[in-house]
Amino acid sequence: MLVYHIPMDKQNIILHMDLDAFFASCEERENPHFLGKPIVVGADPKGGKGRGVVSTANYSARKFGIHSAMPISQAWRLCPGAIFLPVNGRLYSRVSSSVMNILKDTAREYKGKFEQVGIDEAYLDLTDTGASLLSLTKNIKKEIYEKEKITASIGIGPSMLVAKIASDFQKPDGLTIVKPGDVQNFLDPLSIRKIPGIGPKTERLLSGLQVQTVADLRKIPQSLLYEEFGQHGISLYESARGVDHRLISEETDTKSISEEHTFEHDTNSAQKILSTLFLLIKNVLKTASDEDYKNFRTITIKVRYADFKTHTKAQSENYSIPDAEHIEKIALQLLWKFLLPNKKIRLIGFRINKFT
Ligand code: TTP
Ligand code: MG
Repeated sequence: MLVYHIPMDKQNIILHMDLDAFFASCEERENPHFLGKPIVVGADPKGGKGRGVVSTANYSARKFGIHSAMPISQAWRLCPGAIFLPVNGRLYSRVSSSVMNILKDTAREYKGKFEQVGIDEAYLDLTDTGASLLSLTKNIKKEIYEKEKITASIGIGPSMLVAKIASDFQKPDGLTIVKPGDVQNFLDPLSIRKIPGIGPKTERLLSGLQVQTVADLRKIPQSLLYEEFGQHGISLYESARGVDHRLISEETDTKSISEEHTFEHDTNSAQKILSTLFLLIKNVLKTASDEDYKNFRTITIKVRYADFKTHTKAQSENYSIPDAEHIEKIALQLLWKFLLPNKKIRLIGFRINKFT
């Protein structure tokens, strides 16, 4: 465990938690005999002919080069001996809710703020809590493990950006605390890809400016970054210094449940697409109802065509689960525009979010 310094100066104190290999960890704890074996959660590999993608892989499988969003056929080629499992959304939602409750309770106990930002990710603002950071963090990790038998990585820093990078720094089961005066030493040696928001495209453009690490990025004048990247350049300039103006928003009811399906063969058969959509709706509403969420505000449809162009369309109003028929009707209206006789569909998805 690397601890840069504690306690921290009086500045913002932000904690970021991200569960390790989340879907795969849930599967491991459900099936202890999988322990130590490579696990890949995602689409059916169908002996190397499957067409979907990897949702996640545990750390043993990652040693073979397998990672999220990789075609499942490629994962199969890299490690045919891995255990391939389908996505069990209901299990992961249950575990996620339980972990988030531990964090919410911590926020309540210390009068901090809590914000969930993904199924396995959340921030706490501990600025005015006076909490002892090391023991609070150790307690959170311990409680998550005792209750759910999975590990979490936690980072603490003076901004959401630094906390997020810190939680990733020593995965899995990591704990990294970065005090304000150490932000620059912490960030400088890191690859710019560690900064959320810098993807392959920005990386390529920055490498044209001889920028590989955060230290390199820090040497580029703000005016040049603005010239090259516009407003995004300003945020690159700030990120290289650990500056992030976002604050924790305490909206705890933002949550989404979704499911998607990749067709065996690209299709424009309306019958096939609609029956799949209805099945996705049924599964999502069942998960929501299992978790006791009865009302939500937004329905989103996602369509990926054979050429991988992906579109989403959403509609917001007040929906409630007993109105499944109404929900199907809206989903159908949203989907309709995507059903084109000359364009085959590869994947469809259905999502609901923002519970009230
Ligand atoms: P992540 O936190 O990005 O990944 P992870 O928890 O599997 O691994 P890490 O230890 O690096 O945090 O995502 C959380 C879950 O979201 C992940 O377990 C599966 C799902 N997911 C997908 O389904 N597709 C994706 O492309 C990604 C990135 C994640
Ligand atoms: Mg994770």
